[in-house]
Amino acid sequence: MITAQQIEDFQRDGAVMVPGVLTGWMELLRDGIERNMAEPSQYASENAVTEGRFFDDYVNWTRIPEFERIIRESPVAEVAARAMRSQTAQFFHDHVLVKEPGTPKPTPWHQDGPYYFVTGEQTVSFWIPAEKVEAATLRFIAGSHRWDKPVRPVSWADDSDFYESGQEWIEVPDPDSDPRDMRVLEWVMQPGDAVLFDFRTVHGARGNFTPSRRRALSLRWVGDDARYVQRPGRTSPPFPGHDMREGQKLREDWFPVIWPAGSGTGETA
Ligand SMILES: O=C(O)CCC(=O)C(=O)O
Repeated sequence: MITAQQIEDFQRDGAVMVPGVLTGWMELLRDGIERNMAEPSQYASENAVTEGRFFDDYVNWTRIPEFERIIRESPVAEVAARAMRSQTAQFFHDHVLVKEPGTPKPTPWHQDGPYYFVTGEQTVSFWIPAEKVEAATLRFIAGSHRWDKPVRPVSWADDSDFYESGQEWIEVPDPDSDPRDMRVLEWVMQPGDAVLFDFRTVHGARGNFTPSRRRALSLRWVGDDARYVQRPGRTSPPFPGHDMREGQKLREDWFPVIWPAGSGTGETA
């Protein structure tokens, strides 16, 4: 499912492409995305685009049975644990991102970590495109998961600061106009392939200038060392009423441990 070399690459670069890891699950994934778009949640966004469509929505797996089946029954949980070199894989959330044909809006370069209330060395997202992607694929700055400061989180709609105050940030990099020491990783991907990346790895995507849809599901996981961290404002996703405190493990009744199967303690905050 994932080779020792792929795990090594993920640990070193903060991102790796794993071909065919979800072959056999794509019809379910497409049905889930379509259900999500037809029944969006309160968090759904159109990202203020004026041309084309860039839809995203998250934290829907408990009401989208297709997503719940992929999370619980496909190989993703085990692969997540192996990639993170963690004994466990605890599910954080699902995120649907759809760029319709003719959407020039790029996804800004960003790290996911600063938007989340999670800290730790063992984290991984699977970005799973529903159709073949070439230029509109997800792109990563190799090794950025080891940068010594986080990148300033910004709003995708207007690039304004995501938090009103905060810590010391690195300014949002642009490896296309200023490559300096940055190596960009990107892969042409077929349905069934996934890219795995650390929550701290800087990533972004071009607009979708092709005649094909670019639908993707991201599934986000944490490992043994992940802990709740207080951020200087509302996080994304916010998970209102979570009731967790600094340093706690994520509550398992909201964020189930899926791997190893049957290993959850049912621990709550
Ligand atoms: O699909 C995209 O354009 C962005 C995806 C992303 O940022 C993520 O999955 O964390």
